[in-house]
Amino acid sequence: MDDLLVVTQNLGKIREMSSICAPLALRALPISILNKTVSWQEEGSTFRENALTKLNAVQGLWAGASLSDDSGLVVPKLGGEPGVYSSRYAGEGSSDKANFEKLLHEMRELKAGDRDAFFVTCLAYRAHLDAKVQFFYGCLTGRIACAPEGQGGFGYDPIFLVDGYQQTLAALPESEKNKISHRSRAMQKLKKFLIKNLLKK
Ligand code: ITT
Repeated sequence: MDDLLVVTQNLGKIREMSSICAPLALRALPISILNKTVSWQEEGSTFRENALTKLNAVQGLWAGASLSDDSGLVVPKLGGEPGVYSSRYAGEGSSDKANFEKLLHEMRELKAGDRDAFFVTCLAYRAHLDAKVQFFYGCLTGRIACAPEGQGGFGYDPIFLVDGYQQTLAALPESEKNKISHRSRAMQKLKKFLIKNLLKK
């Protein structure tokens, strides 16, 4: 198994990454193994910029492979909100519940046909200190429910109804979410890249 430092403060992401990584022969390591305070400011206007900012936060602290994830929920009828502001939609430091309740409130007048939404993940991956950063995207389409449902997952999962399912992401077993999620789709692209590069060696 190869070690992969996953640059995130979000325990939900780390949990998902660990189980997505295992079948890819990667061991996801949390940043706590660095025994240093790692922080960053997410000031970018795109998922890609923010993913790169996070990855750069561990430069000089870790020589091996590292991965960051910037993700969020996009609602086209709200002009793309919450987008890159997903984690702080209800204000800096806001809870997942406060964020999704704000979104439900903003969408209270929108009818079923106007409630489309999608999750996006942008992964930034660096194989080692001098390697070029590679980006991988994943997307999951669905719509926003009118009320929360389910106890699993994190973030906006309780209000996100996945296309082709009658349940929210929070009501699906975590193993099912990890098969179809934006994060898992982006990770499959990373896997293809890793295999291609192994074959070149
Ligand atoms: P790090 O920056 O430390 O990785 P974060 O939670 O701040 O953690 P982001 O800046 O990428 O991460 O914001 C992502 C937000 O988007 C996250 O807090 C959730 O609100 C939402 N989100 C992303 N992926 C999600 C998922 O799979 N399910 C539900 N909500 C998700």
